[in-house]
Amino acid sequence: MADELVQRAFEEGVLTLTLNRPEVLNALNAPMFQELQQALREAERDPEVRCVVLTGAGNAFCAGQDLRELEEGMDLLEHMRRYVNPLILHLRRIEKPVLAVVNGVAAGAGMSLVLASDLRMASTDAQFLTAFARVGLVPDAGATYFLPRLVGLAKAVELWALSEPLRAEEAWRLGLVNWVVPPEELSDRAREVAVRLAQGPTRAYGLLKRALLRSLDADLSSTLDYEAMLQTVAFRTEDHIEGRRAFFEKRPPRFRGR
Ligand code: T3D
Repeated sequence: MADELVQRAFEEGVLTLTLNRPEVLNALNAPMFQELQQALREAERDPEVRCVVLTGAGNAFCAGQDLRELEEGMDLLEHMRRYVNPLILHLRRIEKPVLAVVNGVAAGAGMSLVLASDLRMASTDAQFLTAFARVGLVPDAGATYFLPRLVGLAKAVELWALSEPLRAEEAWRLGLVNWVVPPEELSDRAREVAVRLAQGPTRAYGLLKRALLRSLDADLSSTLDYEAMLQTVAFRTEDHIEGRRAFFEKRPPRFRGR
């Protein structure tokens, strides 16, 4: 277990995936990308998994692409198409909530993983660093899609061009993270939110992810059509029936993810 590049732990409907190369601040190499993808594939298929938490071992979340792995002359396009891009799509498309728990620095593609998650909780110790410009690269792994949508274009350009570290409190002020908590409270607070998500109407959450992803690129009229189509799916779920029944019985709903 200690040797795995991505550690897995499952409890109360929550699958926690921990990036595990603390000696290099959990920098991402090809096998790690593969393990993450595999873990998400399995999580997608497993009805017991109703929330995914992504975090880092040790003091860092993730320092981005392992710079030792990049060699002159390598087929970078193939690397991106095979390892990086499918992972980001997977994080967005998995029909279960993904909570990034940012326990330390998140740099480059590590920050992109945070951006691609659905919700973000950071420790007051955490820092965000776009890093790309520092090594003469452009933002990737979905960063140009997510960051301007979260913080606005002007701030995104500043964060990329100057690549100054962004502290957690400032990231919260900008709307980049949902919660900032002291480091000693991070795991408890993250578990609290993750378990609450895992007890939610999983099917409806999945449909919500679909709707949001599409709405970012669509006009109002097609968004209305798509929402209506998804609502007819949600309407037929057991969780919706339970939610309606619980409302009239004046009790909290017991969602089962079906
Ligand atoms: O394929 C693609 O996707 C191509 C595109 C890539 C997208 C990217 O992600 S580009 C950006 C890549 N990431 C970076 O440029 C960040 C590099 N790291 C840093 O700038 C610093 O490490 C941090 C600011 C994140 C943290 O600084 P600090 O002082 O806390 O730690 P450190 O001493 O720099 O790092 C500790 C160790 O981790 C160190 O190893 P050593 O000297 O003890 O043997 C360092 O080399 C290693 N490390 C940190 N980041 C990476 C790394 N090793 C490989 N790749 C890294 N990204």
